Amino acid sequence: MADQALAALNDRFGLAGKLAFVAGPSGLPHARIASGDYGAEVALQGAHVLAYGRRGEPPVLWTSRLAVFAPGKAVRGGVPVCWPWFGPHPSDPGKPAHGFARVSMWSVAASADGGDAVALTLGLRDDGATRALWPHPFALELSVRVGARLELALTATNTGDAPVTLGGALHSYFGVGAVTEARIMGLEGARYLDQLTGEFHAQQGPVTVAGEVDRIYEDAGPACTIVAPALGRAVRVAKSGSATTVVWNPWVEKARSLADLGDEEYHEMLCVETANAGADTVTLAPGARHTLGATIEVVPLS
Ligand code: TA6
Repeated sequence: MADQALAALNDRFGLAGKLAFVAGPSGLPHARIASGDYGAEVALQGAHVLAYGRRGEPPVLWTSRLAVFAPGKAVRGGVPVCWPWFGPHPSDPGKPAHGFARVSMWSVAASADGGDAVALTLGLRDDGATRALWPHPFALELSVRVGARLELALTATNTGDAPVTLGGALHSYFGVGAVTEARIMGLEGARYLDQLTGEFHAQQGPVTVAGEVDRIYEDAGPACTIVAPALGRAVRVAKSGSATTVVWNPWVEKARSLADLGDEEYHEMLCVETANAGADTVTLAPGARHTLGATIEVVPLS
């Protein structure tokens, strides 16, 4: 983004010492947020929260050291915004996986200093490019609130005159240090679709990882906790507007197949995604809206 465009964003939405717009890798505009001891970085492309954490502590969100920052390319890590579908397009494999929101350039709608948190709101509306992929008018907004918690709210409004059905996810990548030592509490007993086999199972005990995991948990409760002993901490993910939680670790073979994920990086990350995935779709009447929310907070190891 040209310097004058960044200057205009800073003039209108910048918050001295708390929110600045800068040129990220390959010149794409990023918002850099500082809120007390906490910080975050958000790419305007995809409204993509790339980083969140507390000064002096291991980052809460994980991003690959091989992540590619380029126009139209989703970044491997942080919180990709998957919308208006989750996973491969339901009928057209030629359309981008996880929808187009994460590779579209969003605009800045608002910023605010809330004292104990800094808020940034980004917006995306339909245009020729989106309608070519998904022939519906819409307004999409991501609210990002950075403080002792990271609060994300993705609000979709049907601005058309016909109902639309959509899916999506806040596809969060968490740093866990050593994934084989990590576990997810709060999904015990939930039914899940194993995307690797197409079979349904019931979760027995905490979720642990000793191979590729790609699961859509249904009727999962309002929160789960990622326990990461290697980092001496746990992260609580509370959610709203979502009946499914997706858990993914690529493990060895899938990691090797992804150019933007290091062969050994699967050890240090785990995706716990706040989703409307699989059978959990949302149908919006004309004028209706839906908010998919996630609140991410570091909590002590219990
Ligand atoms: O979150 C699970 C998943 O759907 C996996 O199947 C895997 O494809 C992952 O998302 C990453 O997708 P991406 O398109 O970002 O490479």
